[in-house]
Amino acid sequence: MKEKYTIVSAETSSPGHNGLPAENLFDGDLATNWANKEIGVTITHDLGSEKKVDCIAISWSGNNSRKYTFDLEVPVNGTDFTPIATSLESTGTAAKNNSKEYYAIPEQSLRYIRIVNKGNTKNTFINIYEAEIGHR
Ligand SMILES: [Ca+2]
Repeated sequence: MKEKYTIVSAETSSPGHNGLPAENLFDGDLATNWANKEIGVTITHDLGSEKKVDCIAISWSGNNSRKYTFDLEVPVNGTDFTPIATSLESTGTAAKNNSKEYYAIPEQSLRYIRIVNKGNTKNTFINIYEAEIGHR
């Protein structure tokens, strides 16, 4: 992506598996991950201020062997989120375990974007090494 925005924080609706911290989602390190096995668990990324976004990139754990399904949501007011993309899928055929994949979304100004877990082809986990939010 041409422009990659700084993620200020990531809030999760449930704690990470085995105490994994949410910071692992945006620490720039492809060796640190965040995981949770609840279907419907959410990760809300905060860009600190509104940015023009049309792309999100995710480095999945096991992306060379399983397909993840997820939704993307954005806030419609202070508390409610609405989907902007539903049942997106990772390829499951990436070159490496932690290969990055890009997902296009309709361009919009946003500060918060939320990933909703719908599990993967092997189990109910969401498991991400790194997320990036930006503009193509
Ligand atoms: Ca990481």
